[in-house]
Amino acid sequence: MTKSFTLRGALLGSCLAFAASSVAAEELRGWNIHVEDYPVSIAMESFAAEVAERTGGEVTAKTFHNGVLGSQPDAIEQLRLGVIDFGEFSLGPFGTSVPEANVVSLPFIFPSIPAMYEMMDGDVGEAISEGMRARGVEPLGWYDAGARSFYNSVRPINTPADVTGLKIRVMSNDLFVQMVESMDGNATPMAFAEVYQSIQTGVVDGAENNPPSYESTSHYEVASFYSLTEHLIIPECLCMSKISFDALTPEQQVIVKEAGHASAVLQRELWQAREAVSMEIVQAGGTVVNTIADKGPFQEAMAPVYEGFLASNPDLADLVNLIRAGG
Ligand code: BDP
Repeated sequence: MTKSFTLRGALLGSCLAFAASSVAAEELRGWNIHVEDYPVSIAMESFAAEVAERTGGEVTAKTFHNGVLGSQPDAIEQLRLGVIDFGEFSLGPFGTSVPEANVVSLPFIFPSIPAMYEMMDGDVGEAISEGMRARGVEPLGWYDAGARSFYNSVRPINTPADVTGLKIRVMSNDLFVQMVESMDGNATPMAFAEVYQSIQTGVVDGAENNPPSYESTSHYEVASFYSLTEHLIIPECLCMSKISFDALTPEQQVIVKEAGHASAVLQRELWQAREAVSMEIVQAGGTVVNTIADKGPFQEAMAPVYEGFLASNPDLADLVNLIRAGG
């Protein structure tokens, strides 16, 4: 009696130990929209390698590239629910669920990319992180996504009036719809994966993105006017589901955070190099690039976007002002 009880206890104990170790050794699933040689993708692989090495294999992470785990808005919801454990997201689509994150989607809010880095690594980044945590997301590192510019198959854009009547694909967020409409263009929110075909078949005339995305998606093949409006500098986030993060031990959490930070340092370096390469590739492929002599009229055209945003988010005025004052 005593013996079988002990045996059962031992068996139960080893089952529990097995269950615990299999939970601890479970592989984290990561979402990524980009192709495998993209700076984001390389940095995510480096994050996974560092986490596996420093936890002695207790925490491993697998990144699913090319958006195979679904569109970005869906993936953000799945991240918040803990269905996806980590991922690399633009704060553009994040703004619809985290109001603080939406501030960086205001056109021309950051004066430059170095200023964006500095602010995201300081109080502005911390305010956005708090908003994300409150909605189930733990930021691990801020990645660079350069500046987004308009491209289309019809004409170069030099003034806001050149946008009039153009059908432009935007990321899923009302702010981007208002941005295009404030120049009398027609905005169409659409998944990233659908843009190439939509331009090719004339569903839209163009879109807007940074040079590496314009190049890696081959959008330049179907929209050969790339106009350097640089209207959006939207940082990106390597982040983890708070549910998955909270399931880690405190030591593992420290490792994950440090690895996230290190991957962001790497990504920012890779980004600079890729931007230059992408510009060469698209121009060799026939893209006509034009700079904008005066961005003032574009900035002025964005006044209604700011007014609408501040009217619906009065509590975010301080954060907007903090960024405009340089952080
Ligand atoms: C790229 C971002 C990616 C977005 C994409 C888009 O890195 O997260 O999904 O733009 O326009 O620059 O949808």
